[in-house]
Amino acid sequence: MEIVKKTPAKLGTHDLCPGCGHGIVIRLIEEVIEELGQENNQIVIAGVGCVCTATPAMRFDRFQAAHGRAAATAEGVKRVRPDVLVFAYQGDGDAYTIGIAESLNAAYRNENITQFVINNVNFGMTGGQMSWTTLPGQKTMTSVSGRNAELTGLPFHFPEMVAGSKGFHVAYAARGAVIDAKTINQTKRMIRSALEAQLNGEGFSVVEILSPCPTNWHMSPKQCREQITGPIIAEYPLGEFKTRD
Ligand SMILES: Cc1ncc(C[n+]2csc(CCOP(=O)(O)OP(=O)(O)O)c2C)c(N)n1
Ligand code: SF4
Repeated sequence: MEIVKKTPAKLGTHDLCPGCGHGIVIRLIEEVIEELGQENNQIVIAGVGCVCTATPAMRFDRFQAAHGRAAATAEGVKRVRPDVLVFAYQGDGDAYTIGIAESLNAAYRNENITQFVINNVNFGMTGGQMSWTTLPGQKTMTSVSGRNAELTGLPFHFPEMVAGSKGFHVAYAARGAVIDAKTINQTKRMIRSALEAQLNGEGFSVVEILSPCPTNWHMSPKQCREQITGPIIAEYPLGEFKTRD
């Protein structure tokens, strides 16, 4: 078998697919960090997933965590450098399906870090396998006839869970999307609130962002937008579930 070696993206470029939402989210985080005057005082803890193909384009200091472990890694960095703005950037597969223990522990202890979770309802980088957020009936590489919720569980709602469950006292939890000007602006405000919460020492903040994955959904960017505004938002409503006190 021929092994094809892919050349890594050059500094300042990325390998994201056309129409992918990751690039918009990264841009929003960069804008907010600049507006908060923190561009020389931040570090991203990158999860494993398509974010890795975008890291050469990121204007952040960065640390690559092991798969699913970004929240725990962010806690460690924040504890030794409490003066630095520390945020985990992960996909839903990384933060939930694989890394839920770390994500829940960070939220449960109200660690003073921020978590951004790009929810594209599948494992994007590895070819579109089912994740905890995959919709019932959704066809993926590992649910070829559609997700069977009885067998594999129902869609998972992390921001609602940490905002509303007894025993959790997080600072901020919200869900946004990046599908049009309105949702992009709303998501930017959420990103700002989350990072401001950390700067004020208020504790754990999380923003989950619904994001298109045209390649693995086998849809055009326009169809992806309709998929998010329709069935995905019906399952995952946008909004703030825990606002800052
Ligand atoms: C321990 C381990 N298990 C599995 C993998 C393979 N793997 C790499 S990226 C990835 C999917 C990541 O999906 P997600 O976190 O949803 O991010 P996306 O690519 O969709 O942005 C998987 C399963 C790995 N690198 N390490
Ligand atoms: S596979 Fe999906 S999430 Fe990954 S870069 Fe392509 S469109 Fe984006």
